Amino acid sequence: MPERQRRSGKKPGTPARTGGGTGVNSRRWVFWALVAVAVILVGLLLSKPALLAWDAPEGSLRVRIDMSGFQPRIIRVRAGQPVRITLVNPDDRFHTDGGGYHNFVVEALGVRQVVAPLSTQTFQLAAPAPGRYEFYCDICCGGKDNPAMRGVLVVE
Ligand SMILES: [Cu+2]
Repeated sequence: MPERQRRSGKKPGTPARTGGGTGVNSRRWVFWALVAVAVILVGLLLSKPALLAWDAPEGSLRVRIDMSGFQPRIIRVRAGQPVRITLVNPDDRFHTDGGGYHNFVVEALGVRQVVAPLSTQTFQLAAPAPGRYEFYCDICCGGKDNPAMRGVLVVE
């Protein structure tokens, strides 16, 4: 009997199982990986209940701001009417650039609203005069010099 077969205790001619004797270990590993994934998913669901309520309140414009920029980038409103805007920030605090915070700055209107990670921020603008007002975020990603982190409020 060849040395190798004697050590493994298998009879000569017994086909080797795929996975070579690690079947139980790998099944255990898969089990614990699935448990870990389940724990993470439950944790995410419990830690982000706000995700379900991230629509803007009635009469408020929803503006999403995340690491890829503003959505929409062009906000059109009517002149002579107050404007309510809800900033929605889906980024979490683990972003290394800005800690997940964003802001909405309109220098021409004296507006500087900060929205914390995983939250929303609703604010009101007094009726702006007709015009084009640039806005930007200067907390993350190169700030206002980043073309993605800016937009225009068009009042007409
Ligand atoms: Cu930002």
